Amino acid sequence: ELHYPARLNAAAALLDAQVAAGRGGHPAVVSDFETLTYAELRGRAAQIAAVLVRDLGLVPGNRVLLRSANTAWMVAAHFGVWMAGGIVVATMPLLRVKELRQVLRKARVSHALCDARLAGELRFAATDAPDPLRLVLWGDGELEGLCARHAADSAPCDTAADDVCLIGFTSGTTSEPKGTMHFHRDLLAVCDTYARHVLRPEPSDVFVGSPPLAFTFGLGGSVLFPFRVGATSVLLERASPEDLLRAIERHRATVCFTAPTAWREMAAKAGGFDLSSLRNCVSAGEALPAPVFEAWRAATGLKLLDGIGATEMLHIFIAAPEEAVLPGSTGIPVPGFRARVLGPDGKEAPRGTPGRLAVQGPTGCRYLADPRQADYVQGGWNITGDTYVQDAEGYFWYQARSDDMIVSAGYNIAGPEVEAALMTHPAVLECGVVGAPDAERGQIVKAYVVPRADVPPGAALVRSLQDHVKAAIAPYKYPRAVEFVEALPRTQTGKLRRAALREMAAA
Ligand code: 3SK
Repeated sequence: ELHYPARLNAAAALLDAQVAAGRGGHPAVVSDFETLTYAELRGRAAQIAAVLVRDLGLVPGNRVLLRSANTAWMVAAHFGVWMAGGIVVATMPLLRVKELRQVLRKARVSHALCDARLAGELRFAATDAPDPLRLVLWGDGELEGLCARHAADSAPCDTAADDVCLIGFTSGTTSEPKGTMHFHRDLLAVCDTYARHVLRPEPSDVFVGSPPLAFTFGLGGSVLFPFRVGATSVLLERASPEDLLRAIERHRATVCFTAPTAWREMAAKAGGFDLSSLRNCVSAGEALPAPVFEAWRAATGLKLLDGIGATEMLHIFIAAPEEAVLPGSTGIPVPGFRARVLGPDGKEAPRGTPGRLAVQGPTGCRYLADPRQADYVQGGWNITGDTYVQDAEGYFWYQARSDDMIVSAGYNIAGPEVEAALMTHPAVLECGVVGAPDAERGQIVKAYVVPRADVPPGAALVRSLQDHVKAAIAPYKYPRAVEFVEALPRTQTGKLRRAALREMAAA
């Protein structure tokens, strides 16, 4: 059980606590352009809060859109909003006018702080927003000038532990993005569950990762987890797999978090870098294929720590600490969370049978004005939309997104399992597997494959891929249809868009 005081401000709990503990001079954020100590970051956040409240008329509960790559100003802006009692609505730099417009409308945003390099589309999106937008830019001197007029030592707003402080938007691949609301106490809860029990960070740790802060995977790894213990966060504006490897070597990073696709590329290039500082390698955002786990272990001797999280739950709720990792399994419920697999009748399914994952814990789904709340939260359980098997020892094994289960001639087939089998074929660079409508079998397994550049796609390769899958897993799961493509559709956070593949397969 986690207990937090009824009056709680996340900015105070994460920044003031470190300054009070004597770590004011310890680096909080390091980027290519600047390093800020905890005291400096706290000072900048206090000035941003003063600009919001005194110059821009923000009152507690107002929503503030933030738009930037992962920079020191972006981190300070989050804390400035929380110190002012506002609600952060973070957006990814890749969002365009259409998506920004949806966010402005849905979240009824009244204020925005934005990197000047990314202001154009936000200004355009704001022209027909329902509420007037008070927009201030940094990077061109505007916010910097306003901050300079304010003291750097004001106190954070006296918020309640369960005041909303963050609206995180889901990436919305086919439907309208959903806003998920999180409280001040939720920001601490993910630190005191997943980070404390799985990563076990210390002040000497150095975190680095690729996800944008607007994806809560990135907010946890680059801000909440390091700051809860007074560690250092390395911020990368561009975070290709090679940028990550370079940053680990240069900053002696100890914790790195990114998605499986990046780990796969990093494994191939790891030989050229000194990665001896690394101790925790977090893989999440998508299921971790076993070959990627093995490739990273072969390249570095380190285990990847798989985990499943959700924007709705704020962060990861099933994972395993290094010593308990079972390759291929996502892990066990993070202490503080409970998880079970539900059968078609809504009751707990027998161990070893696939069913819908249900989870409960200190965080949970609260959609902003969205009828889909009733689908996600049922009987006090969060139904994440993933199909899992729980084994006799209590470990959870990912099968597929519930929508991605393929039913072919009465067989249940998990697309990701077929993908994992295809990935072990030497000609496959990337692949995605979905169900294609079929008059005889209902659905057939269809694979979209990006072949390696030096392998000619054609009938011989199709046969070789099919035989390979038949030898690796139960033969009825082999892809009866294979199509070669140049690239796979992915979301802005790098997840495979199986819904787009399903549409292609149905066309
Ligand atoms: O698995 C995810 O997609 C996720 C979402 C939010 C936070 C963390 C993670 C890993």
